[in-house]
Amino acid sequence: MLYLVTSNLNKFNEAKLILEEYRLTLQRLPIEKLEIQADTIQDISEYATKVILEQNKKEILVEDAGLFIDALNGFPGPYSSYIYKTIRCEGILNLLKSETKRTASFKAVLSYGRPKNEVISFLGEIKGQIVYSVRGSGGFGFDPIFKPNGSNKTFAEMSISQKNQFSHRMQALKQFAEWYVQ
Ligand code: ITT
Repeated sequence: MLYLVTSNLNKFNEAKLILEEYRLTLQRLPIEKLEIQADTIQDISEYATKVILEQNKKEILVEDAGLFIDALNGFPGPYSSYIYKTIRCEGILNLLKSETKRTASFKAVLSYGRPKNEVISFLGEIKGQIVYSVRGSGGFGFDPIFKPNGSNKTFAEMSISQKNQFSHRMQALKQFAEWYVQ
């Protein structure tokens, strides 16, 4: 059985749907991952995976994601969780108030581990734009302000399956699934 360790039910629901396409059944381990402060989301994800594996003798997936805004030199990036909790989408829009360069990307590092084995990670990335005001009520986190390239809708204006056609999460999970089922 494969477990995604996440406190975020939306993240789990997206991932479950994606892995079903590969006939993989995902369960959720609803524990808070230990999120260290590090410069890369890969370090955060892999460290959390190792810590969880010490206490849970299971096959696990951990994902750390972040929003990287070009005009802010990649901020909030690895600090996305803290920034979302403190200034939300509105705070990001404020930081970009007089900025015309709106390009950004969402990245996700998905780490897979099982007891006594090396942790292996997969990176997913989607490029897009930060819109000028919050749009939509679906999704979670920064979804209302991020519009992927190739769409007129923000992630929050999409259904889960529409978001799953573009997302950083889908790209990381797709790579994992193709590696895992081979
Ligand atoms: P877990 O760490 O428990 O899995 P989390 O919600 O804290 O859940 P992350 O640390 O991976 O997830 O995410 C960092 C921040 O980025 C967090 O505030 C999320 O809301 C946001 N985020 C991650 N993926 C996102 C997505 O697909 N759409 C919008 N925001 C996202």
